[in-house]
Amino acid sequence: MTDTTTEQATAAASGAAATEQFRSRLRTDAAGVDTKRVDTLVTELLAAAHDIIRRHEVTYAEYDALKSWLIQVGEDGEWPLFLDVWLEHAVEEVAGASREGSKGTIEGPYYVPDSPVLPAESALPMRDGEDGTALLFQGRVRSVDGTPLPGATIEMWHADNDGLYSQFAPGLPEWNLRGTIVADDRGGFRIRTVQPAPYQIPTDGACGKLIDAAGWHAWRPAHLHLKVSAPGHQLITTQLYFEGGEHVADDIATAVKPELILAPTPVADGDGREVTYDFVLDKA
Ligand code: MBD
Ligand code: FE
Repeated sequence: MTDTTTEQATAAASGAAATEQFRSRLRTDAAGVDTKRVDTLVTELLAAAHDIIRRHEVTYAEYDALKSWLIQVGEDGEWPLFLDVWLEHAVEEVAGASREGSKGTIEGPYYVPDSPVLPAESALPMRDGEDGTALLFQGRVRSVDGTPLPGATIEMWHADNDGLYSQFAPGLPEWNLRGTIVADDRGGFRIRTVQPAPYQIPTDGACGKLIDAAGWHAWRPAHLHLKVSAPGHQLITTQLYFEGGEHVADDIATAVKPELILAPTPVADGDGREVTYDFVLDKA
């Protein structure tokens, strides 16, 4: 991470922002989850934990380490980060299993709804001289039957060249590298942005402590986040990665799929790189 003259990004600050963001847009009321499902799922989850404790003869020292770590996850506001890095991929796999169109993957903790609405050919909001290789991301949105989807929207958000997300790290303009692009009358879009850097999850909080204690690494490959939707079609939440990029093969969040890897090429008569990617949406 480069140095900055502004406030440092901290686990507790980004955790608090992610917790707040999540609370403001729960997909469901937890009280509405069926009693039988809660009974089954929690009973099986606990039974799996009991089994692990017995098989590995977990000690009181280890139990206390777990207990104090769980308390710290809450204090640091890192439940969204922990859950989205280590559990969400399995939930997404189940949710996306019967979809025919483009692959989805996890949303992660840093989505913010209602980003600035932009025409089909646009640059994402960014600072003057925003750091990083220019990237032209273009394509079409169509239905599984091949029909173009005019007026589809492509919400895009990603980290900057330092791996920081606006609204979760200090010192960035509010909507930096976030926008909602409205496709043209043929479902087309041409979005100018900069290529994001690999993302290191905060190392100074509870999740960082776990990664250290387990001898893991803390990295996600560079990625673009997207939510693509159109009337009468299912919204897809996805991410796109870059061929040959660091950690494409060992994403800590287990969210890379082969279909989601882009191979941008140098722009023929200009700066930066360009890539075409089409989105295919299932009918609602
Ligand atoms: C991210 O940027 C991200 O996409 C996920 C899934 C987890 C942590 C940070
Ligand atoms: Fe991300």
